[in-house]
Amino acid sequence: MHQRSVLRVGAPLIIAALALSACGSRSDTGSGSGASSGNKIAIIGVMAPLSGDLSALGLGIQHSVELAVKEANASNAIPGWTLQVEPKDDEGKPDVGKNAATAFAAEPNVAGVVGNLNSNVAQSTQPVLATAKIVQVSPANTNPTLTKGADFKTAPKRTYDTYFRTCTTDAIQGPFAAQYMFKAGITKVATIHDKKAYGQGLVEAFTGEFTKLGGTIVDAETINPDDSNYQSVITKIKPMSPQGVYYGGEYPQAGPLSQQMKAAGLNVPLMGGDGIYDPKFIVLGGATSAGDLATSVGAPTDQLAAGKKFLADYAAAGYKDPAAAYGAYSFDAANSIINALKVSLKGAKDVASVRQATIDALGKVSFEGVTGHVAFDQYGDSTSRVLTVYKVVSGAWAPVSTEAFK
Ligand code: ABU
Repeated sequence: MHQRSVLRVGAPLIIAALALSACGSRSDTGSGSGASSGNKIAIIGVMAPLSGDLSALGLGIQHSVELAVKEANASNAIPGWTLQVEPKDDEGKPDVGKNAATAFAAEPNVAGVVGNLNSNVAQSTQPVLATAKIVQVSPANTNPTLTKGADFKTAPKRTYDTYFRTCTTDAIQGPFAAQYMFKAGITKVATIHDKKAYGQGLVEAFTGEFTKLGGTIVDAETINPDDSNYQSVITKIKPMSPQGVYYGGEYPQAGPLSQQMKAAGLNVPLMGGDGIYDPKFIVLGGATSAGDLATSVGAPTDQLAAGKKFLADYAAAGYKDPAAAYGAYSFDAANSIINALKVSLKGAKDVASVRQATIDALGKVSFEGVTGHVAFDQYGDSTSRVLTVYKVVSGAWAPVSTEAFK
């Protein structure tokens, strides 16, 4: 079920929720608080996995957008307008995501959308929102082709002028991990990915840098995202005696993979990208996940002054799900749309007629967010290239090093 959170100017809490059909049909906007305040309504949509394996990340995205909108309404950020949040569950599936995007495209009051989490889902939502001229800002998609196209290495070309992201990309994240492993003396690595856009692209980026440094990929394997038993892959990898395993995919598979590796006597660190950076990886991986590694986008939120305030405000708002890996990036994504709307909605009669102006304004935003400076380059990518390596220590992810990747 999808719900729209209505966050009224000055109201401290979400005051209404409007049930929509499970198939993402057009919402009834009649119960919006703007009607009673005399304000016009602009909707910020959220598309993320709000149910299923990845909901820990998706719900953090949703609530972080709700917090940004609540604060914007409370400060009357866009005079004459009340912002509302409309979350839609994409279930981490491209076809469900496409339906959600189609539903947003049919709503005249939708001013922008934060999402998706999954790069392969964004591949299916980008063209739908682009056709409707609705801006989309992902806090989490890291596959480089989403902004620069399939030839992103040799002939980058902007894909959709409506698509932006606040996180950095795997063209940076993969090499960052390769450099960390190689410098740590791990020079023989086996790779595994889940055949999805994110996992495959991340492993390719890792492999390119790792071999350039002089490292050896002793074996390259794949799994199916629906698998839960990885014995056949582990049996192939173990005789190759890797010093580490680099995994492209997300924590619901990576946690059990780590656990099964160690149980089979393959006692080497598993390293992955931002897709495994969640406490659930450690729960699924068990005690033997100690020493496993992940990279994630940006600096640790709780080590930044603005990040600390974001986390305190998030806690005070009382959301039952943690902000998780992409909370701060989602808050900044929502605020990038809000900053664009401050420009495009000024004097506007409605949302739909200023969508091109919103696209233009979003490309020019420049502000201090909770993750650092927020701005986009000519492809819609974040200008930030900061990443952090985390290690599982005493049952939790502990930051090891944070760097701005050159
Ligand atoms: N960036 C990690 C998980 C989401 C994705 O890009 O598919």
